[in-house]
Amino acid sequence: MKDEQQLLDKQQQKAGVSRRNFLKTVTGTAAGIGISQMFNPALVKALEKALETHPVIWIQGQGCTGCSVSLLNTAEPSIADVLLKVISLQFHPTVMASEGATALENMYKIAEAYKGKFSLAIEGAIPTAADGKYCIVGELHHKEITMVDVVKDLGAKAGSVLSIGTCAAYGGIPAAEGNVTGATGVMDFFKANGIKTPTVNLPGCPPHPDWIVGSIAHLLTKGVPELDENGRPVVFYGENIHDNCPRLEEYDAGELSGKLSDAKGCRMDLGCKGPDTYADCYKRKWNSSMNWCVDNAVCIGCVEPGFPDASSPFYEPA
Ligand code: FSX
Ligand code: SF4
Ligand code: SF4
Repeated sequence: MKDEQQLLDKQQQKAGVSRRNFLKTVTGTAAGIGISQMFNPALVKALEKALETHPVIWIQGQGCTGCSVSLLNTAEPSIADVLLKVISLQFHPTVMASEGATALENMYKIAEAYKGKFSLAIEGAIPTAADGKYCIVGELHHKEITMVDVVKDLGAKAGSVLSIGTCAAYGGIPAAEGNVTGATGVMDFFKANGIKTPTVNLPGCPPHPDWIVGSIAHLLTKGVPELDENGRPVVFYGENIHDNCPRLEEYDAGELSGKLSDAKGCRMDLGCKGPDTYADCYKRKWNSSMNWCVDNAVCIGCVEPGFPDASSPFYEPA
């Protein structure tokens, strides 16, 4: 059976399609969980094809740009490879050289030319109060263009939408208690405005670069990935942090950390929200797989719809 599988893999590789490698890449079930395998020939081919027909337009509303910074920190593949081989990024307020009306006009042109095909990445929440005036994204023909205008227009024209970060997915920090701007997440905004474009939520404050790159690659080559009840790809957000935490044994034994600098012990008394949080940080880790929140602090449940109010106050037991 093993020999047969190896033969099949060899044949598939020869044909330029290794289904196994492809699945490993997009489902992240490989032990290393890296997405560097993204550059196997089959996937590169599929992505190259998608690059020509599925540009990505990235817009920013009420956020801190941390989501973009997180994407720029992608180590494997490098951001250069991501921008050249994975995403045909046609508009991004922070990284593009173009600016002002020229940039906006180009954005609208691309949206029109690739109607129903392009992916719209939305970073940050959408402020709906005061007619959207809390977030002006540009000016065209002496008219201010609000985030509300762009999301309504491009959201309806896009083939798919990615809500990048907790702010875009669920409202996040801008929608926390005291929200005076009417900040709202993309799915709620779409519901209120009758927009039915398929939408993938990639929460995290910020989201892991692999979650962003992996989901875009999946979207471009295989369509919308399997989503959980909160609209998140199951492959990245399907597991409970607490159930998989390296400190679970200490939790079970009742050994609790008394302070953040304790190298051992469960962090529950220090406010860890791992039991209510679903993401693969415990195995994927952050900063090029160097560490993750529970190593140095606690999980504050940044990927959950109620964040940050549901996790507040931070560093205090639930
Ligand atoms: Fe929100 Fe993005 Fe948190 Fe920041 O812009 S998800 S505030 S890390 O970066 O939108
Ligand atoms: Fe659970 Fe947090 Fe304790 Fe880990 S540190 S076992 S996630 S409560
Ligand atoms: Fe967010 Fe928790 Fe993952 Fe840290 S460990 S990134 S707080 S979900």
